[in-house]
Amino acid sequence: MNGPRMRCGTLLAALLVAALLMVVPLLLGGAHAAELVVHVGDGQGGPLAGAVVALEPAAGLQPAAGAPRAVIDQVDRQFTPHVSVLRTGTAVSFPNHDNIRHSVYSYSKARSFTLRLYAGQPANPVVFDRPGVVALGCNIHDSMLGWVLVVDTPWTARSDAGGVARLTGVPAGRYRLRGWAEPMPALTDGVDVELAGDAPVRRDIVLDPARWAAEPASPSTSPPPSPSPSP
Ligand SMILES: [Cu+2]
Repeated sequence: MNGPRMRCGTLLAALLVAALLMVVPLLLGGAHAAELVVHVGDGQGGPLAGAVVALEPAAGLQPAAGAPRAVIDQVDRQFTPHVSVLRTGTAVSFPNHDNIRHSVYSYSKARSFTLRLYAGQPANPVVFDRPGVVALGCNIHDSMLGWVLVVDTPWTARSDAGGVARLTGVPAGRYRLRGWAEPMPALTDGVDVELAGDAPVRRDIVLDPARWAAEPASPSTSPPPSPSPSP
């Protein structure tokens, strides 16, 4: 009695397995991970180390899942890390591990805030809810300077001593490649990049941060002097 039904079930299972065997490679192929190798130049013909490159999907991205959190420490009167690259919406706590008090602030457009003079852990984290470049300072110690890059992508990298930044495991697709180096007040507008998988794609960009040295985004920058009254 059960014979034909079992054979039928076995046949169905075999067909299912065969279908899966055909479909799975297609799925994997569609999600092929690509590699982008970015060579960052300094505008003087040399490589630029410590630059940040960010690869934003052309179609945009959903906000990061969950509530991303990060820590920017203060140790030996320095922000640690000196440069943080975070997803939009990240809540950052600013613990102070020095035995002196700090007052962390920013006047940057993407996020302006002040944490009044404190020791230890401030009560609330600061949420960076808009993409952009945020320069951090301390009201007490002028030499303290830190940077927060708020970006709409998980694909970011820093350039090494040779100016090379590698972005690996990126799904094939169209992207905008943007760059930043201290003390630029914003990321570059960027260039279009198409990744199809297989061989790594190389792109060269030039950042020339020296151009920005004259007008730093430092929060300690005083407003320009008001024009002198006409005689
Ligand atoms: Cu301080």
